[in-house]
Amino acid sequence: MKLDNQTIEQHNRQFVEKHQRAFSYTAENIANAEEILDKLQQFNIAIPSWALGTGGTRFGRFSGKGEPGTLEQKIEDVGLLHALNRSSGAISLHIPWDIPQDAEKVKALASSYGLGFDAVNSNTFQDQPGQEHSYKFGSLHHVDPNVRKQAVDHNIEVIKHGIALGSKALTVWLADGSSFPGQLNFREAFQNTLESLKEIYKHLPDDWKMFVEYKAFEPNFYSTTIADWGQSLLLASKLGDKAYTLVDLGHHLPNANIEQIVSLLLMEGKLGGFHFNDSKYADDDLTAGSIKPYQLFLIFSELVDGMDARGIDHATGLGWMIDASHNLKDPLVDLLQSVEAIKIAYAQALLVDRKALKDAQQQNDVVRAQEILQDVFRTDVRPLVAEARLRQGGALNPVALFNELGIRNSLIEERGSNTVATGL
Ligand code: PSV
Ligand code: MN
Ligand code: MN
Repeated sequence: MKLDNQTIEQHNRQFVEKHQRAFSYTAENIANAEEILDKLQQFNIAIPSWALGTGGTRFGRFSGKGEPGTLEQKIEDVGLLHALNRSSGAISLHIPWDIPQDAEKVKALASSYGLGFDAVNSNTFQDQPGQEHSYKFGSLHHVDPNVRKQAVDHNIEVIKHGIALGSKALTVWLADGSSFPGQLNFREAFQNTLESLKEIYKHLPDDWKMFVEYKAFEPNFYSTTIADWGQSLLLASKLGDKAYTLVDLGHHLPNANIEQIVSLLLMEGKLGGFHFNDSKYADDDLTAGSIKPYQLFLIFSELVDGMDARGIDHATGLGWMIDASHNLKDPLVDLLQSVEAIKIAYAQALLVDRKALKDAQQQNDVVRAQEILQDVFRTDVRPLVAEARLRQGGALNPVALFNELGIRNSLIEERGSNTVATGL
């Protein structure tokens, strides 16, 4: 299923008058509205292939209908999202769930939807059929060199798939850790991980990045071998210039000050990318901005400040990706909501008067500093985000159009109701 421009234009006609009133009102009070619109139009957030189907919990999985069963169908789904919001122009693949049989064909299909390939992800947290060694006790950190080698080889294979598709980054997330005190020698586990990553790093093309993702706990519950940003940064620093830390918003201990982490990683030139989601308790993988929108804004505020300080291009300098799971909502609708929330936070961050904030900080004017940020956070920037989308040919109200067109029903008709997408 492919959306054409006419369908989108027709939908926009219903909303355009109301939108224009809201947009003029908002833009009137913003001196650099055009500049912000420009940045919003350039900003894209990649969609993970594993988020296109219904996720599960360890208690059950209630499969959705019309889920994409093949890589081609996953690309089709992201193509639909991108047509609706013009901000989901890339897909992130997970190997071996998404092995492309014919890379050239897959590339051509993606580009027919205007999509590129974001970071490729390796999977050494599950055993695959026919695999020689088990990852039950870890992969890159394993006590057995044969297991480590198998996991390293898999990552090299993933890089090769990524090269064929035009990806420019490898994301390594490890489930490696321990669930009981004494189970692991921390230093040896870390050293093994470093040595394994060094082997993988040797196979990274020059224009590639390696993203080292951290996670505080789960599936292991006593220690995780790459547990926090310090451990990830240590590895990335030892590996070299092409290695970076990847921040997944759900991977911190409760109440961690993620905006501060982001700020310092950027300062060190070691922030590689993001996995957006939201959470109340742990790695809940909920819709971005659904629980802590102020935190999302504060993170973006640090990102914009830090990227500008280092002259990093907002759209291309870091890897932007969603990493969410959808148990209750239609995955495609949920992803549209996440992208919207991310763009709202980004737009608000672009509105912060950096000079005024700096002055307030220099004068220890706590109230003023707080007011500057809160004032922006309480500004309704949705008309700005919608205007950016409209100018790019996207839908003024992507979720409404998704429902209006009965997209899910068409996908069910096309793919059937008994579908289970590969993924987490
Ligand atoms: C598991 O926590 C996880 O959600 C990580 O965030 C990875 O990025 C993702 O799975 C895909 O491997
Ligand atoms: Mn993640
Ligand atoms: Mn996660």
